[in-house]
Amino acid sequence: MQHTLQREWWKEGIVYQIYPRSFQDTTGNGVGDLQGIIRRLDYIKSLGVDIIWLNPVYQSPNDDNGYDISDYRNIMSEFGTMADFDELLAGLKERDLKLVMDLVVNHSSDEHYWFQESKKSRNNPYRDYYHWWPSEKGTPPKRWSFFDEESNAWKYDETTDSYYLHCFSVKQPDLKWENPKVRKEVYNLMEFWFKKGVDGFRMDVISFISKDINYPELPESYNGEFIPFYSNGPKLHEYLQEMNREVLSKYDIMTVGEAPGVDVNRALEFVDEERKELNMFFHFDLMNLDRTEGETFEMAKEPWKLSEFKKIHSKWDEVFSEKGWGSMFLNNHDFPRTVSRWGNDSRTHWYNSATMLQTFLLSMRGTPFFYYGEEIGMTNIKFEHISEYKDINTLNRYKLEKQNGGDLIAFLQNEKHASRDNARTPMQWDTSANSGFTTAKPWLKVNENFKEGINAASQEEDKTSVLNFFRKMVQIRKNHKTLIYGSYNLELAENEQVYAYTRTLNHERYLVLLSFSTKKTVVAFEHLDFTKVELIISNDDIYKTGRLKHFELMPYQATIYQLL
Ligand code: TEU
Repeated sequence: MQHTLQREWWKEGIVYQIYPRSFQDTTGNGVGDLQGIIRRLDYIKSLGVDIIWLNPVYQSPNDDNGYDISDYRNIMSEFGTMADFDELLAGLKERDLKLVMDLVVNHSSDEHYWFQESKKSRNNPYRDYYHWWPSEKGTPPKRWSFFDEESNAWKYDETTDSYYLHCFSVKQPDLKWENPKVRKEVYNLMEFWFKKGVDGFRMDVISFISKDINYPELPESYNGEFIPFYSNGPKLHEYLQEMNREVLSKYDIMTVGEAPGVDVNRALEFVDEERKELNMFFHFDLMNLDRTEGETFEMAKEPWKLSEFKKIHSKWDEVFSEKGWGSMFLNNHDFPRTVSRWGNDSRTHWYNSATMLQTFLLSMRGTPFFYYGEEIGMTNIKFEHISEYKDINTLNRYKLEKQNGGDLIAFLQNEKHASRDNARTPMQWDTSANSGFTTAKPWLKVNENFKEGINAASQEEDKTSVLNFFRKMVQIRKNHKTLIYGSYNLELAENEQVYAYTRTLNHERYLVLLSFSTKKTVVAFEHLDFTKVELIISNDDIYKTGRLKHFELMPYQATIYQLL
């Protein structure tokens, strides 16, 4: 297929996500801060990435680490001041790096002025900024909440004898987008940040903003598939188009929505250029591959299958082959570490699998999103005790399990692979105390494996490190536009050891081979037409099979060949 897609900076850029709380502490309080990011700007630039996405840095009581915002126009005290933010933005611009902020407007903090007013009386001017259910109507229809100790999204509030809706914690009341004043407030705060010069937004649970405000009773057959009752409400696209018209269209920025519950069939409704909504969104198909869907995050008993992994990526690539654009990610602040989940973090296979997964993200169509530490192959921490966890999701589910007399050992076993804290341990910088993250007690434990080579400083010196492989592969993507825009074609769909695909643009064609196996394997491509191959990159030695179209791969080996 010929190149039909429009070139854009946010399609060619590589994103690096920073969880500020865990990146670099400079004040000695055990919590990362904006000055810490400033200190590490040259390192970030050296990776070759182009766009930085910061998890929320706004004023927040931190019930959910910044996803509960009490002031959208100020910086969280623990992270610094607006002056620090301005300095950070200037430092990024100087280095030609773009900045994407987190936009969390499905809900605010209960400590936000709007909510403080809203709860005062039923006729307060801010009353209709949130979803209230007066108690004379009876108990509101069941809605499930992510972080509620009782799994109940309605919280009774005595002052006005009413319930308010909170899809996340009790301290994260849902904003009522049906109220035009709320929408105007949101557009204004977006303008505030765009005028400062930020380059876009990652939009938290954007598919939840429109709700059926009749709150219908859940059907009797309901068994935890809560997403349809929260996401894709009737006015979602009306609001996104309005937001685009009122704000987004005025700036050269990028948008990526977080969209739980959105499947391939609805994908283009968000990103078809003609609809003027968003540039990209994150789907959850991959994140749901190895866990039970629905109300809890339980890892599946059966191991996931590579053929399913391929199917997910192939169908999503196809959706955006002519319109819209995809996003690619293997982990973030809500999901366990890439190498532990999709690769193999044992000593033997850690290096190859970490670099193989980097090769994957950087050779697929769709903008790649890397999460801090992924460039050095950081792994899950797998805490033993509940006292080590800080995440509200793990803590509240533990309480619930305890109340219900559940199996707490099994619960903790699951969290070793599932908890969000696996992805939130501090960045591993060097071999000094706390891996150079802080001089104090870190807010969350540092993974001890910083002493075994998983730290940036040691890898900096080693030419063959995961870090230096990452840098090399980043440059390969940049220098081969075919890897960005070329069409994708899956090979050997049923093979459970190797993920193989070609990327083609005009007359240029590449073959990507990724082993997901702990054993040596051989794959053959007799049906492909080529007379010569040229090696572009490999994370391991190449073994010649003696036959042009047969390739032998070492465990977790990744290679890219140009086909000639
Ligand atoms: O996450 C939304 C969210 O809950 C999903 O990632 C969820 O894990 C998935 O849909 C389950 O299927 C966002 C933020 O990324 C997260 O950190 C916040 O806690 C949450 O919103 C609330 O703001």
